[in-house]
Amino acid sequence: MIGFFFVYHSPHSLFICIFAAYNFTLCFNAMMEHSSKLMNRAADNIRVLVASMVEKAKSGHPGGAMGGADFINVLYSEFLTFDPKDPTWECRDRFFLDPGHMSPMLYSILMLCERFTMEDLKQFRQWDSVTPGHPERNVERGIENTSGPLGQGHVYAVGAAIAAKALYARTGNPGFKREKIYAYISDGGIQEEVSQGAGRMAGHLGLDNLIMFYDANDIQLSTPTADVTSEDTALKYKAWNWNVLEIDGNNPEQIRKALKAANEETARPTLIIGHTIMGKGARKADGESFERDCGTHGAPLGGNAYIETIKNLGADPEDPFHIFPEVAEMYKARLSELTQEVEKIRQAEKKWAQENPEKSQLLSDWFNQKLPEIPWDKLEQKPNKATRDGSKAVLALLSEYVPNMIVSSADLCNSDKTDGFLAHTTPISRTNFAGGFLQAGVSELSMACVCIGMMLHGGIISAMGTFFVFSDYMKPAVRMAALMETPVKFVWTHDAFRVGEDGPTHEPVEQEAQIRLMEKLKNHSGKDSVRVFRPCNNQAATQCWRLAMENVETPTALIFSRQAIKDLPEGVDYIGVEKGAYEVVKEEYPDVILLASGSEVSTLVDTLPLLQEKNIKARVISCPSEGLFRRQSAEYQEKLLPADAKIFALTAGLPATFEGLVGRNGYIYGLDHFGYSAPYQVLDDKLGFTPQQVADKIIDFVK
Ligand SMILES: Cc1ncc(C[n+]2csc(CCOP(=O)(O)OP(=O)(O)O)c2C)c(N)n1
Ligand SMILES: [Mg+2]
Repeated sequence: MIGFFFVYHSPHSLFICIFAAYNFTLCFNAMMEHSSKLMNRAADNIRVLVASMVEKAKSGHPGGAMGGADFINVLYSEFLTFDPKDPTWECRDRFFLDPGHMSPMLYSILMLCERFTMEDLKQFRQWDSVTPGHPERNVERGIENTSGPLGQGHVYAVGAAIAAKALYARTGNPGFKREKIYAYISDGGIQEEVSQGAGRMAGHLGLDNLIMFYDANDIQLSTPTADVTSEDTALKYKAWNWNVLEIDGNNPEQIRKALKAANEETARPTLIIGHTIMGKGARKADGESFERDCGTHGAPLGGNAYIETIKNLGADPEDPFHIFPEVAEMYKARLSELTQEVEKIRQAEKKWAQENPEKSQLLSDWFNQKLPEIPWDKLEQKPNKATRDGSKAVLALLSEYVPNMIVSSADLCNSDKTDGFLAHTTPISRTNFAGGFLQAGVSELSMACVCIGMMLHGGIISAMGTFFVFSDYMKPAVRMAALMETPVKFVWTHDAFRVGEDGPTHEPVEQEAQIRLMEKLKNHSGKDSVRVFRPCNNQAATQCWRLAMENVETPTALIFSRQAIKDLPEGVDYIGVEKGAYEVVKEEYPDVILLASGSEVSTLVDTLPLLQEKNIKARVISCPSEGLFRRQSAEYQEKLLPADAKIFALTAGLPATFEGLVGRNGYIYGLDHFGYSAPYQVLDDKLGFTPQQVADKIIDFVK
């Protein structure tokens, strides 16, 4: 038996952690365990690679990554179950990195696992390399998520853990029961507010398949953590119903023991607080310690400090991009052990598939993003309703036909009408992962990240709702979904100042212009990074939802009205939504083209009799998606909205919403202030949005 004390000195308190004595040899089980000497050598190897990548790139973050090397080494060499021959295996364990600045640590371990080459590591942060400064999702290479904005990465893990449980509940495939979701968080992520939503949800749902390591090195970018926080993080997570373990995060035996305990937990997510040493092994030019120093957070160690560090870690500064032979052997053995272990798991899955051919086929469709047949024609939309009601009707239909869909709302489901999805589903709970509705609580950003995480896992389609004005709370996640090309669906209702009595805090004005900027921003595949729709009535809403479901390439935003919308003339072909913009009222030789999206289209239609009185002929265009419209042929665009035509656009948002569409002779009437509190009909009148007021503006414009 080896007994030992670990004395940990935190800047705000001194406490002694007494770790239970245990006999290391008794810990051996079927899994290959390595001696601490070998594990320390492997972790040092990772530290050498980390420091060298940053040194060669002349930029990057060595300190945190060097401290986290021990954990990542134990995780990948003894715990993380993946198929060395098939990186996309559906039931693999997932690893989600939160602090993307620790990317060299991830690239190094994935190099040891043969997903990257040494040459890739040498190209760290260079143009066109597979090792960008912060990791970008690349499942083939073992990178499950893009990370960089602190906080979001670990919340995707919460979503993935829900997805694994949901898939198990829906299919019974034993692989999803075995699967673990690992997350790695640092001081920054712990401090980011989004961790509150993630911690609450994961604990509340009892996600025992989620294991998170907290790299508590007490240092952050510009100060020691003690300068900004005195919270008891362990207590905080305990209060959220987490299983909390506290260890020396640089000690492989303690890491192994904690990971084992976490794997055995059956009711709660586990947080392993690992007290680590920032820049472990780092030396200054004079050979003195460079550990626990903010200076190693975000800059190369530099010159002689780098050389001293490499020597201290037992490597050759002349040949730092090198794998120690015993470490190479250890990982070679691990990969072959994994191949055998995974083969056994996959055999069990195969047996399950043979016994459950229909479910197995479903699962394959879900992971291939293949939609089931949805009887869109069956859907009858009632006239003169708010588009949020139309969305509700669509969601009710989807709840019947799309079993792998999960819809969430940030405590607004009966107002944003996502509760339509409860028509044929039940709420997800600790005891019901077969449910299809996730009540996220009031936590828009956490909800967005969780929904993204479900889709990053694969096999699940997720959608989420809140008021459009609160999309501001979600923007960081919208950006990440856009960058990762994750096809989540954002449902944003209460789309304009016609929210009325709730006043300016609840009236979206600039939000549409903001989200439409994302239509203009291309993702790395050259596609509009977000598809945005704002339908003019409920027949159009059905089409927008259909296109959102069919869009498996980018996120889709669906913007719906709170108030009822007067129905449009008979005979409009709403299939035109597919082209992004289409005619609602045809006029071959118009004096003016009237353009809008959402409920303003109906306002424009209401001006037509008033314009006729003045002999003004008008065409009315609904443009639910500028991005999609700009993807159409030049002929179609020019035919619908000729560049030289007189185009009058109406928007309840900022005029900038239509700047790209009205051409050189156009005019946009919109809102240039926050709005006011009053019944919406009063606001229409006070703000100049009644048909008569709009008609007057059009007449003036045509003159
Ligand atoms: C949302 C967000 N805010 C700020 C930053 C800039 N930033 C990068 S790392 C960091 C703090 C790092 O502290 P910690 O997470 O403890 O990492 P360590 O210094 O230990 O490597 C900050 C503020 C960021 N990446 N994301
Ligand atoms: Mg830190």
